Amino acid sequence: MSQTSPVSKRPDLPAVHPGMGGRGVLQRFADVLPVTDATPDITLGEGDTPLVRSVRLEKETGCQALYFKLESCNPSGSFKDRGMVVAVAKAVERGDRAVLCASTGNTSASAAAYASRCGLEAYVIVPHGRVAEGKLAQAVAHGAHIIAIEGGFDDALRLAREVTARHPIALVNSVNPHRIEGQKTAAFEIVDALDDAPDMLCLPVGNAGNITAYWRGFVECYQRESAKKKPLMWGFQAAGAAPIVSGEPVPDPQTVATAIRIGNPASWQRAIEARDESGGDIQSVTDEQILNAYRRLAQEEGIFCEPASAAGVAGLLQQAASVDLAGKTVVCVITGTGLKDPERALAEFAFELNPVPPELATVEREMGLA
Ligand code: AN7
Repeated sequence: MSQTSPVSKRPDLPAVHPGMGGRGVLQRFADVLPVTDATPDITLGEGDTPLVRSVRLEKETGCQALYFKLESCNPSGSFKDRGMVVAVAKAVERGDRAVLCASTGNTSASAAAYASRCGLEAYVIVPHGRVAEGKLAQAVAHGAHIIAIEGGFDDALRLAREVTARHPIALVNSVNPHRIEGQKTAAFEIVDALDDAPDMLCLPVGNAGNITAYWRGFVECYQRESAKKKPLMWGFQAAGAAPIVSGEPVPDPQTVATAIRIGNPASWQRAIEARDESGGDIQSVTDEQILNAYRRLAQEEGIFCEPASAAGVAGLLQQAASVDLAGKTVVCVITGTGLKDPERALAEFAFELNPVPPELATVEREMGLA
């Protein structure tokens, strides 16, 4: 990452510091976040994630340069940490004793991690049977109180709003403005690394907080003149959970990408604004396209992400079939790690273990060497 900062090119504007070994989002971006003297300086080393160039898919899409922003490298394994560190710090600053979120998994893992670090209680409401095991394991390990409901994410978020309206508990879903503020810092890092905004940003859309946050981040870079342009925002929903594409809520969303199994996104309107103001698009991709991208990222790029993250790449491949990307720089956001859902990978790659005797000849035969 270059040592120039995304907003420091005009001396009259506050400096944002480039990445430096685990200082975290609150320290590095204090000047552009709602940080006060009373905000506790907490971090788990979130942010400053790698921007890695594609080795195979780039050529296929015909773009000039394709990069993956590896948000899977955040401490709890997803982009949620950037916003969660701000939301939890502000909860501590206000004197809250507990945080609550509804979650398809990653938000709960992140909330549980930061809450445990700050000595807050964490409550998470999850759709029963629809959360990858690794994400639940994280919430359990961090000591969160887990309420599994017989319903979907949209029910969980409605309940979380109702509970926090009645009790002094901080709601840390992306309806909390501090979450969006923290997550916009990923856009700053991309501008810093590329020395400008990309032409297109591709990402999965679930509750639509992240597309809202990236758009805000890129707009701020443009206003501060650290970027000469703003990217087209290309968001992708799973075909069975694509309310923004169809224009109406989906009562019973279905998709293999459980993280984005959301039928009535909270930031729906802001996602539409990001799409329209940027001249971008929000489209749907089928589970088959998602799993194809999931497989190709793992086997051709060395990137093990979760299916929801692959939706952004599936979307780019879909767009490349009809849009000329020559000369364009594209960034796909890899929102979460595949390690949280090993069962999905083992099922997807039809993996089966057949134990053999511990003998050289047998191992060579198994390897196709004899
Ligand atoms: C890996 O954890 O909604 O459009 O409750 O985990 O900002 O919601 C997760 C969402 C993309 C969609 N990729 O982001 C939750 C949750 C991954 C995710 C999304 C999620 P938004």
